[in-house]
Amino acid sequence: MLQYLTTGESHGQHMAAILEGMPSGLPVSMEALNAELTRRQQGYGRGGRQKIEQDNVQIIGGVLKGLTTGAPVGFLLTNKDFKIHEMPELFRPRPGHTDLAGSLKYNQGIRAVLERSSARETTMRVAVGALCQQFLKVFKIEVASHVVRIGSAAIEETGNLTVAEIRQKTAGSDVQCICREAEKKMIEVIDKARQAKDTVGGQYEIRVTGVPIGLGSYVHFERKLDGRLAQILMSMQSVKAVEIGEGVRAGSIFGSQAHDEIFYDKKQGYYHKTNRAGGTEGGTTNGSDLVVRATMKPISTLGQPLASVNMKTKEPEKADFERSDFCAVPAGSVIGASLVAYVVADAFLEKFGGDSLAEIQRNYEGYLKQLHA
Ligand code: EPS
Repeated sequence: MLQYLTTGESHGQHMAAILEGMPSGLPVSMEALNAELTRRQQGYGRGGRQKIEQDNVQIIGGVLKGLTTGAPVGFLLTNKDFKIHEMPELFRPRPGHTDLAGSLKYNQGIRAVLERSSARETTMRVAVGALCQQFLKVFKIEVASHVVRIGSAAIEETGNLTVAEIRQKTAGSDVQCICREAEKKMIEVIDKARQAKDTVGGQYEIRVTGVPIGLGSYVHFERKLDGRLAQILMSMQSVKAVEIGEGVRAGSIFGSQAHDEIFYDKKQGYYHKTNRAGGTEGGTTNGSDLVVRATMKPISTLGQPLASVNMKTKEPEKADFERSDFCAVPAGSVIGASLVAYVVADAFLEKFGGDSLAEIQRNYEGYLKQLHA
C-alpha cells in the first residue's frame, strides 16, 4: 500500500524521498517531523558531520494547507556539507564497508559507492517514518525505541515497559537509554573506542503499542509482518541481526516457557499476560505490543585502519580513513523506530486502507466492533 524511494548522496547538494500511498486528510506537523530528524543526529559517539548539519526537510508535494492530499508526498533536504564534486577518489576499501564489492559490482571508484551507501541516507527514511508515525498516532498506535546495549555495556532486563515509559526514561539520555547506570557504562565504552581510534556497535529495541490483532498475515510468506520487520531493519546500514520477542533465546528454552497463554475478558476481549512472541504469531499481530530488537555492528571506518589492498596497485595497504562516527547506535535506535513505523503503517493501510483518513477510520471502527462481537 505504501512505498517510497530515496535519492541523494552523503555530500550531494540534496537528499529526497517520495512516499506514495498516504491517504488524504492527515494533519502534518513539520515540527514533529523535523524533531525526529534532530533526534537522529544526536547521541554520544557521533562524528563531526552532525556539528555541520541541522537536518530539516521541506515537503515539496502531497500536502496542502497542512493536510495530506493523497498524492505522493515529496521530502527535500539540503546538505550544508555539499562538496561531492571536489572530494578525492579512494583506492583502499574499508573492511566491513561496501567499498570493495560496490566498486567491483558497479565498475566505478569507491567515492561513488560510499557516497550512496553512507548512513546519511537514513535522514530521508526518518522523514518518511516520522510521517508514518503521525498517521499511526491517529489510530492510537505509538512507536518508541531505546538502546539496550553498546559493546559490553548492556541493560540486563528491560521488563514490560510501555511506550510512554520508554519515552519518559530516554528523554535527556545521550545514548537513548532508559537506565542512567547503564548509560554511564555505555558512555565509558564509547570513550574507550574513541581513545583507541576504534568503533563500537550495540543493540536497540523498538516497541509499538496499540496495534490491533490482525496486521500482516500467515497466508503467504511476503505478507508475514515479522518477515517484513526483519527485512526493513536488516536494510539499515550496519544492522546484522534482528530479533522479535524472545528472539534468539527462544531456541534455548522449552515450549512451556516460550509461548503466551490466551485469556478472555468481556471488556478487553482476547489477551495475553506475557509477550514472549513480541506481538506476532504466524506473521500476524496478536494484539500485544510489537517488540523488535536490532543489532548493529561497529562502524567500519576506523581511525586505526585494518588491512586492505590498494585497488590501483594491488599492493597490501591499510584501509582509507574518512571522517565518521565512533558509535551510531543511539541514532540507529531513532532510525529503527521510523523503519518499523513505516512497516506497521503499510500493514495497517493494507487491512483498513482507503483514500481518505475518514474512510480508514470507518473501516477500522467496523473491524474493532467485529473483534468484540
Ligand atoms: C552520517 C553522515 C556521514 C557519516 C555517517 C553517517 O557524514 P560524513 O561522511 O560527512 O562524516 O558520518 O556515515 C557512516 C557512518 C558511513 O559509514 O557512511 C549521517 O548523517 O548519519
